[in-house]
Amino acid sequence: MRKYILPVVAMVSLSAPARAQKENFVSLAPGTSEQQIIQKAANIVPTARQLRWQQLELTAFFHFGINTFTGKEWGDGKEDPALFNPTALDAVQWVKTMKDAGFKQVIITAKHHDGFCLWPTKTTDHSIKSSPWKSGKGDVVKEVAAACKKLGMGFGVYLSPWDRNASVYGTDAYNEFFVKQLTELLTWYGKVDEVWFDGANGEGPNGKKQVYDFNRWYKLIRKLQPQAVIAIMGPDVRWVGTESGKGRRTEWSVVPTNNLDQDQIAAGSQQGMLFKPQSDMTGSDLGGRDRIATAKGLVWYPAETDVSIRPGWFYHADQDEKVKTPKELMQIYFTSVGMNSVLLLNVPPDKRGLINESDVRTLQQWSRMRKELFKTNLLAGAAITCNNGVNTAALLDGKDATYFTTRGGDTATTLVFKLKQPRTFNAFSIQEDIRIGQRVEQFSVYYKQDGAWKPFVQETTIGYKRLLHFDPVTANEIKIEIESSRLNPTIASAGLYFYEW
Ligand code: FUL
Repeated sequence: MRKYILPVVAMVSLSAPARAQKENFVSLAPGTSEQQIIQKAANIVPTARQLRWQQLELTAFFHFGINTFTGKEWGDGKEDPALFNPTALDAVQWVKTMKDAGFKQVIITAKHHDGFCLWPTKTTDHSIKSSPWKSGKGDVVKEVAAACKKLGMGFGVYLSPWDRNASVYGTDAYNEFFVKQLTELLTWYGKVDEVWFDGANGEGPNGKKQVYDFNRWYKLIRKLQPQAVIAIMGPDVRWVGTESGKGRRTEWSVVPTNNLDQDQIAAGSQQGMLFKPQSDMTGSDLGGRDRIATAKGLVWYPAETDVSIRPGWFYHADQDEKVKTPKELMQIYFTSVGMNSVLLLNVPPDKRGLINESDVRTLQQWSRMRKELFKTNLLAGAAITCNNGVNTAALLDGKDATYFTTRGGDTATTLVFKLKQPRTFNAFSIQEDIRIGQRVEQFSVYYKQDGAWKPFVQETTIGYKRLLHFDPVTANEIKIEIESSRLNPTIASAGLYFYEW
């Protein structure tokens, strides 16, 4: 189901007048020049919760529910709860599988479109309470939350706004019902790090569609779990626009907001607004100069790439042979994390209530491949020259909190790395320090061969992380050219790697 983008709430201090510095939002007065807009965009930064989320890099979805037992992708809400009966459910196995594969946070589908609840909600009988599993005394959400706590992993909930079972769906009472469900999830299970709302808005059992009260739900989340990011149909995290694992080459985390007059949220220091129409969400460049030149406001609204390890979101035994290979996952890693987004990989538990052996195997192999690939930064120990650079050492110190920049606000620069000996490499990594902002618009990387510089990377944005994979190159000198940047570039790290897969 496509996601429909609705209200975006930016965190902004209403008492801080049009101050572009260190906010995740700025409104632009009519008449602001293009140059001023570019500068303001370059100074927008993530909120603390957005930064934490971005640094996770890898998060996982567990699609699990009544569909696991009916073989469907979308249940119609008429399923008999008696069908829900996992024989060996082990949430620690789910969470540990993901942790071992390098993931930092998981999200459980507490309720999918069929309305069946995986926790003993007081709002409806259409839940595990009415199932034979643990004689109706079980609680999947609780088990996942406890496993996350035990293993030191972030915990998130997916609660589908679309509910094909609730009799009140399509009436005002549904928003009330939804608030109750959300309140249970946000108060019964300890810390919640992410709340994921899908945009699907179909008909309920009475044939009516619901007008979702998103702003009320956001306020509730901010009140009960202020550190949680609200994803997709929410203010903190944006859908990348595909479900293939492929993000966009030019991925700006700062995007325009418009219709600033709409949906003001009174509570605290929040201001609501509507993002531009949903058609914008799948464009090839959402935040480039052309896009922001006419904006009324700008917001840090980073992309999340959601994709399933299998063809379906839910487990189907006949897809055991269609689990993505370690190579395919590596490709996805490069086009999601490596394209300035967070990867949200779905790994659906099977009918037993376990992550299936085929999925575990591919995750383990992919994780080993990543470890091998990033084991040695071949740039380490290189002599760096840059005639307008400050703090070149930060590029190779392995620390996030230090960065290289240029003197006097220069927006272009050239860095030459001389290695101690020729090296062969086939991957390149570069990161901006997004706590300062996202700035780079165009960069290239060259290697020296027979005295001449040859380009092997020619790209646009960097953002939190950019990863490139290419045919092996052997050289002992390489050159990074930042050709264009919105303000002085602030680069946290650079690396060259070699691993064949
Ligand atoms: C979609 C839903 O319709 C799918 O079933 C799945 O949950 C996916 C993550 O979001 O829009």
